[in-house]
Amino acid sequence: MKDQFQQRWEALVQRQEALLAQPNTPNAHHNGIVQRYRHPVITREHIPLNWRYDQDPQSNPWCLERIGVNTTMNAGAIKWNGKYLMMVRVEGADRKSFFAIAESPNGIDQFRFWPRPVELPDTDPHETNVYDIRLTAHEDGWIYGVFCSERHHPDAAPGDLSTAMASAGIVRTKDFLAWERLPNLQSASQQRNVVLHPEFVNGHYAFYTRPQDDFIMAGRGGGIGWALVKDIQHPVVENETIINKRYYHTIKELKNGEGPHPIKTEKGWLHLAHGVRNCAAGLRYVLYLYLTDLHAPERLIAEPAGYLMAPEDMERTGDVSNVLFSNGWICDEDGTIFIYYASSDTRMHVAVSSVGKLLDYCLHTPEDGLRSAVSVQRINELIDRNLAYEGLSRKASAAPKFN
Ligand code: M1P
Repeated sequence: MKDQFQQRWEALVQRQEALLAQPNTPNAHHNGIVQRYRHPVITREHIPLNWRYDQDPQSNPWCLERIGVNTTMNAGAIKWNGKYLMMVRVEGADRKSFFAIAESPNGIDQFRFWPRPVELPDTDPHETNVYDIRLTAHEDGWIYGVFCSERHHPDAAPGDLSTAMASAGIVRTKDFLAWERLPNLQSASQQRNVVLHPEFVNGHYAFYTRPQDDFIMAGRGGGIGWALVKDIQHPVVENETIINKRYYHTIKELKNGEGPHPIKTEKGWLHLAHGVRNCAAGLRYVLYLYLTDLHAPERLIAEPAGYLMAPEDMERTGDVSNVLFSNGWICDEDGTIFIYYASSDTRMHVAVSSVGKLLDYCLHTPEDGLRSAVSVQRINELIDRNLAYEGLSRKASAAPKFN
């Protein structure tokens, strides 16, 4: 007869293997723009058992979990050697986040973690927490990871153990195994959601930034910023301009932030970002798109009103409810786009679209008129066009046909 440890261990392994092998299927209903998939692609149940359990029945006779994982979320993403990689933010039961790479052969299911979590060079004893990495294969030949590096605020009053400070940490690699740590991006304000543009701009490295008054509030930081940096080994933000602003009574009224680095298309750079507003239930995070000029990535050329994706169904609840957040997407050679997004700071999902569809959405969805009256006007314009089209097509079908 099997002992207690053996029975429990076998059940755990069986359950996890069933989860990892579970095929993902597209949801039946969608709006034509993005196709969500039924199952989350990464959850804490995907974390390898040998990261959590002591497998020795002598030291762990009851087969208890030793190191708990709270959530798996906000993953950077990249296609690497033909595989779809997510560099996942894993948050332990101890509230510390770290990165771990999961790989899939097709981008929609069968994600499995590499054998060990990522060990970033540990260069600063004050750095307490790291999260939300954005991956950029830069034209200089390196793959960069830009992430939030968080610490207890050095000026926090005695006894204040909550005030934190965020800055942008930078690492680079060529193989996702050996990582070189560069100095943090120097900036006058705190920074989160900093992203490296994949190409040089006027011979400089270009960063999307998110200046913020303090750890939580963007405040006077008016939106998503843009800064050119001469030397990536000594990265300093000297001039920062706001390229995607926040507006009153919009989905990004309170704050916004660049998602992954933008995708280059023939019509411009396609950007995915998150917008935040406040409501009685707390902060609500949604995803939106905007398009910038191909030759001047800092110049906005189109931005559809409202959100592309907002929390739905099971996505609405979790560790921090009512949140969709994305810092990873992959564009395949055929134009298919895999959007990896986290729901409620808890789990990762995939939604699939294409360059063609997202450009069409960006270029043909009315921009935000910022007032109810304009929203009604936009709907009436669409109805008028549709009625005219129906009339025309009725006439066309009523016309006598020859031959
Ligand atoms: O909890 C929602 C998100 O809150 C922060 O987002 P922002 O940088 O826009 O304030 C981040 O902590 C992010 O990780 C988190 O998902």
